[in-house]
Amino acid sequence: MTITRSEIEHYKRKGYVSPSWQLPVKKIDLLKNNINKIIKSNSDIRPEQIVCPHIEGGTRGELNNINHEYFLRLAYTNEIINMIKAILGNDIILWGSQIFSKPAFDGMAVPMHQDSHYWPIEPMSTCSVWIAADRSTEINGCLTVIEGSHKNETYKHVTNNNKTALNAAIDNKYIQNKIKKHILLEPGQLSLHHSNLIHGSNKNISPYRRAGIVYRYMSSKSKFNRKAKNHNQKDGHSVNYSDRPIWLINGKKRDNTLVKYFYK
Ligand SMILES: O=C(O)CCC(=O)C(=O)O
Repeated sequence: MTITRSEIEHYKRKGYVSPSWQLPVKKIDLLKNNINKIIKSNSDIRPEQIVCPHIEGGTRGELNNINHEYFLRLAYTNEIINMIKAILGNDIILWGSQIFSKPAFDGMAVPMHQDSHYWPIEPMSTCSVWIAADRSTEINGCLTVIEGSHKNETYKHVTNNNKTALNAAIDNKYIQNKIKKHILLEPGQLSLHHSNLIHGSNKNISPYRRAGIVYRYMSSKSKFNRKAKNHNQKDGHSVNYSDRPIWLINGKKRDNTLVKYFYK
């Protein structure tokens, strides 16, 4: 197993975990190179908002990502799938990904939010895996979480007028006086988080880039609701679930999940 019993316990209790397993060095270099390439060939898109690099063209043909196969294969890393199996069970779908790369001096914050606010999955049996390409620290805007907050419901989110990487933030009253825990990662390390965990990250005003990629997995027993309201973000970054390809990674699919593509 690539995730220990006590790491799984930590995830269940606190809503996130950073397992001791990490990507081998060669794969870290590959990840960095592929992130660098995709950022370079999509200079019109903010590097914190590169959505679905594992799909040819991204979500709506907006991405020039000739290396989408690389990003898809990375989602199939055996050790990562074993972790997801331990959290979600055997039946797993890959349904999303996003590169969050915060450039030095100019990296956007991600407001505190719960992923479940945005997502079309019913019931919300999901897990995100965030993989660090660069060192992720307090000064370059690492992921910050409110431990244990995944045990609560999905709270009201309010539209955010600031220049941030997401346009809705959790109403401040739910997070006032709560302690934020910083997830510090070295390149190749990863963290898993629950869709109800309250999390976000600060701006990067340091001289060090902070890049990572997150993969979104769900149980294939849940439904991917293609009729769910799509989000049209003010910054033009739109998300459309109606025709998004999703991949059955392991196990069986539920009849009505409309899994479009399989990949081996
Ligand atoms: O990379 C970040 O700073 C935020 C990531 C995030 O919100 C997520 O993976 O759900």
